[in-house]
Amino acid sequence: MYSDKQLRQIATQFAISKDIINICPLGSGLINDTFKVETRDKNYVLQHINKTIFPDVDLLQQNIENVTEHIRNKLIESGEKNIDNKVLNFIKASKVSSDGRQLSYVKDENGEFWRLSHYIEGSVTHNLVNPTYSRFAGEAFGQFEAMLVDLKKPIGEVIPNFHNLSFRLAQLDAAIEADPVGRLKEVQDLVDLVNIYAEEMTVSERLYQKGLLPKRICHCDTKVNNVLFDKNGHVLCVIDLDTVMPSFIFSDFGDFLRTAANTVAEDDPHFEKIDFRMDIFKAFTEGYLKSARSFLLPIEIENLPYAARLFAFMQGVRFLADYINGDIYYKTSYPEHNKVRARNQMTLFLKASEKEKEMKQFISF
Ligand code: GN1
Ligand code: MG
Repeated sequence: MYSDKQLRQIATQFAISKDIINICPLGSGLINDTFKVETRDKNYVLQHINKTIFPDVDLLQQNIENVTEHIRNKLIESGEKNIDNKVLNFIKASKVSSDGRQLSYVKDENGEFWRLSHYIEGSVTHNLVNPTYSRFAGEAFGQFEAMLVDLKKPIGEVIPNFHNLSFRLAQLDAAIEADPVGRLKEVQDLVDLVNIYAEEMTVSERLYQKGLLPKRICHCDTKVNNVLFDKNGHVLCVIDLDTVMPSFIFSDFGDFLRTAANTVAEDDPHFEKIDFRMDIFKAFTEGYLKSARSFLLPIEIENLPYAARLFAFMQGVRFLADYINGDIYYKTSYPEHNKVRARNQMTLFLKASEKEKEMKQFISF
């Protein structure tokens, strides 16, 4: 899509050495395009921001700057060493903007937006993790939320209603109503399954309306491959901060388990191999509660098993709506990709639901 020359031109609009050795694709996100930029002295991550999904790039980057600055200060206060490995560090553009601000993004000649951050050396991502790594990840996400509890600067809702299941169900209904590419008939059984559980799964929205459940600053995309680990499985840094926004803590808890406790990847077509791993659930929950218990309300803790089910369900609803809509949101590699993802997630949801009682028992100890 972008030539090497274009990518080099874009990268050098940031305040870094002009001596670029190599630029290559990085990661497997479904939304933005990511590249590794290697220079003589340092490496960077260059990202093309998907402006269809993030139309307010200024708000997006402002949120990320506020969050990373706050976390950086907390790490300094706590005497943490090697801070650049523990929090993302965005590079400013060389030129100031027309209103005199030093921005952390640039606009290319086609009107596309880009940002650049330091590459964290020695980091690896995983799509499948063991219980030990999950415990570390739980602790890291609990710590991430705990550090942001006293953030004073505003964080805007960069994608309104992002993790609002009622809204996602309404989007699915609209897709079903329109059926723009005639795919509904292929997935009617999944639609029926969604309808059976829709009412039950929107309980968090009702608790919020009644003032019983708070929103906090959450990461909102805690899938396993958004965590950088070192080679010993310790968490270096939580990445992909696009969706940091006010949400129920269920977002961070649920989305990690949606990916980590699934015995297969979210787009694996071998549905018969799907199970919800209780060993991962237990390890992650222990890690998470270790760092988050101090600020969580009982209603948040009690509903963690619900959160573990909710995120497979909500992701199933989102993939299903995108399939019916003709794949307009998620990147896909083949025509049935979103259908496979939707079926995978709904299978995981049913497996997690079977284990709800066991999850509740574990939490109550
Ligand atoms: C998207 O870009 P990526 O892969 O980190 C999506 C998440 C989904 C995820 C499913 C902004 O995240 O909400 O859980 O795909 N991000 C957005 O794999 O919609
Ligand atoms: Mg993301």
